[in-house]
Amino acid sequence: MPGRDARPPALPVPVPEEVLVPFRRDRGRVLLLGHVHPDADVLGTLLALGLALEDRGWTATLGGPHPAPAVLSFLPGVTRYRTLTALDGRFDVAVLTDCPDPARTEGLIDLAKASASTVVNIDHHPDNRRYGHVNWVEPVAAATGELVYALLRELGIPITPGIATNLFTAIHTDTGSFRYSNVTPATFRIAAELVAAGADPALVSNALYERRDAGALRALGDVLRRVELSDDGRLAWLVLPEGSVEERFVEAEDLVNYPRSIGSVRVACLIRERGGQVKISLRGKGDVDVSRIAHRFGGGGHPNAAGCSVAGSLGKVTADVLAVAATAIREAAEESRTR
Ligand SMILES: [Mn+2]
Repeated sequence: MPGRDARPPALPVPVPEEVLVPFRRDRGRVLLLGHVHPDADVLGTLLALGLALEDRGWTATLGGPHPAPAVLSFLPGVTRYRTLTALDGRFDVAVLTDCPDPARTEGLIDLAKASASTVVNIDHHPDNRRYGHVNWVEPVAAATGELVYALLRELGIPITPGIATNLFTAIHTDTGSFRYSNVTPATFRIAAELVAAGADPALVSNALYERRDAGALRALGDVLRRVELSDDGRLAWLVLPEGSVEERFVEAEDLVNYPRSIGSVRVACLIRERGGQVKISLRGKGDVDVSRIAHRFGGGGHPNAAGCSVAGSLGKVTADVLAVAATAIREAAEESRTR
């Protein structure tokens, strides 16, 4: 291709043969299944795979239990992503991306397993439950977007600008705009290749971070006043009671990153009451493994980014989570002293 480096970028890891096999055919029916409240790594990878397979003559059905959030309305092909309650007909392959726990499909996994010959599970969460017929779980990848990029390249499918924008956005968001400790040389090589293939970094940043309305900025100001900090400054949290903010606003703002941005903070928590559940998002800065805190409450995630959903009153759950987080911070500090 003119004007492009002939040497392809290094991949995070080789693509296992068993992951390639289901896609090595010219036509087929694929189900691309997302989980609850799909983020950009979920949607970007499902849309990229859907667009790529359609270019190869496949028929793709894309959807999940919840619709795509408005902030991701710029993703190419996103209007194809539907709220699913039932599935039509048989599928040759069903693919779930970035979904560590099949319970997060709200039962759609059972329909997928009943109607698809092969279920492929592609993810980078270390605690993935390996629920597919084929499981490709690679925690070294900063985003599932890196893995789907590797898959498409290995399949020899051309990366169109639409596919590139989806995968670039997946990687951009899961790395906090290439700022987090999960970023590797492969992340930048793949991002460079995606930009060469037509992803526009300015367009993506603009769509993600420069489209607030004035009301949302004022709402952000009100929310930030609620951030609380422990006496030692190492734990910060933000509690949002039911109805205190709009869902659309929470989906558009990475609210947990604000308490995390305080210099002394080792663990940040966003604690939201929603539909009778309390949803917790946890962020760490490397010395405390927050996925272990999430596991204590039946959740999971990565060492620096994890979450869980807990039944109970907002006050009680908040107290419990903060107590476990404070202990984890203390233990991590003791461990580093004795090392
Ligand atoms: Mn991800």
